[in-house]
Amino acid sequence: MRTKVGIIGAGPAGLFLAHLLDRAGIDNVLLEARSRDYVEARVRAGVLEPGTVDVMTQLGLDGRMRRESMIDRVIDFRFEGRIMRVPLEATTGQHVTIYGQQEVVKDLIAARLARGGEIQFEAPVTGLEGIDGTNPVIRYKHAGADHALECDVIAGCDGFHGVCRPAIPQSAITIYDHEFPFAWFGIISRSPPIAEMTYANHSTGFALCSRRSPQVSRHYVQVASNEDIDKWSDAQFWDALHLRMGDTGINEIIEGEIVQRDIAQLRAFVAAPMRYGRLFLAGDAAHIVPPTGAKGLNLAVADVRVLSRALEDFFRSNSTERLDRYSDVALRRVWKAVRYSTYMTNLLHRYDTHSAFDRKIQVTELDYISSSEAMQKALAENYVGLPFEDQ
Ligand code: RFL
Ligand code: PHB
Repeated sequence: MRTKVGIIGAGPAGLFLAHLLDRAGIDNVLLEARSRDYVEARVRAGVLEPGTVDVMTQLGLDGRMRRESMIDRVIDFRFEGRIMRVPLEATTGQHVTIYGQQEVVKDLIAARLARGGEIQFEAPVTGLEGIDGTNPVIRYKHAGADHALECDVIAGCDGFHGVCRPAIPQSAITIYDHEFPFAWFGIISRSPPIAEMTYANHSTGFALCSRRSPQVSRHYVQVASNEDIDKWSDAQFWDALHLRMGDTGINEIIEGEIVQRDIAQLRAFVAAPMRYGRLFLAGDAAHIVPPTGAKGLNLAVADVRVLSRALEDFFRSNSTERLDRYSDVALRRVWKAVRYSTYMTNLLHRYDTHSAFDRKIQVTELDYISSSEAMQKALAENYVGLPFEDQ
């Protein structure tokens, strides 16, 4: 089998890239290790930047999102018994959209199939060959047989644990890795959420109240990296959330049936450059940000936006100029998101190693933000997403 662009991974990066290439008339094949059901059920992000919504709109994929999503024009921070409201729209003219990543994924899969495209599910890629030449080959398994896909270019959109990044010789890539000493225990509950997206800094740890719909809440509490969340009863989760949110009367956050529990280690990771020969990495395959800035999915979309334009030039006029710039352009945005997500993480989490001095500096930063329009604007412009760089 042969195609122009072999895309590995049907997460947001791979699916958006497939749609962008389809729109430009560039032949591509999308290979996904897991089943359609598995990919569609994977609960993750929820915050879409306006730039991500724009890409969905340009691709004609925004129908259900417009009907079912919610808009956040402000975000709240709670600390030391106070509530600080940071306006997004009043400071930046923009807002964020709350719509689950798995809903985005469902919409993109359905549209690809409805438009006559294909996605090979349950087709794990086992190896890449000839990525430093002009005709790389993807080896994968499907329905019990071994297959080979010849391409002009490979897009490695296979997430943090995929096979593409490890296929690059170690000497050709620099890894920047920072593991935070904590994780998020996340739940989905059938209960109406509180009014605003709320991040809490509490002396016992971070907490976040988000939502998926008027009837469904998405909440997180900071736990130790090696926490066994199966040992937490539902009641323990709710107690921690009420405490950290300052809901002392236990009447503000409404408890409901918990239908999903997950744990995510917080880390920042960047692999540079995001390219080796004819292999281009995009999304979590190249970088991870701690979720505190709500940037991971949005970065994946920003990467493939740059990559698809570069591929259009390449296949239209054989120009490699944009492809050669891809990694530099993408990494400038990535590093700003890493910086911001790390800043937000440090601002809001409990560190066991913090001295009384460190803790004072942390809450003073929050107090300063509450009194400074300039600080609020800087926080907000990053939260809604920095402008796309014109290439
Ligand atoms: P994905 O989504 O991991 O998709 C990669 C796909 O590749 C497949 N794959 C393979 N396929 C074929 N052969 C192989 N050998 C393969 N190996 C892997 C996988 O099965 C999978 O389908 O990566 P992608 O597309 O780069 O997308 C990245 C996002 O998923 C991620 O950055 C976000 O979920 C991060 N994130 C958030 N991002 C936001 O923008 N806003 C948020 O509010 C937000 N909240 C979050 C988050 C991530 C979280 N967790 C669980 C890590 C909240 C949490 C708790
Ligand atoms: C979510 O709704 O899942 C969510 C919201 C904000 C974050 C991370 C995750 O920073």
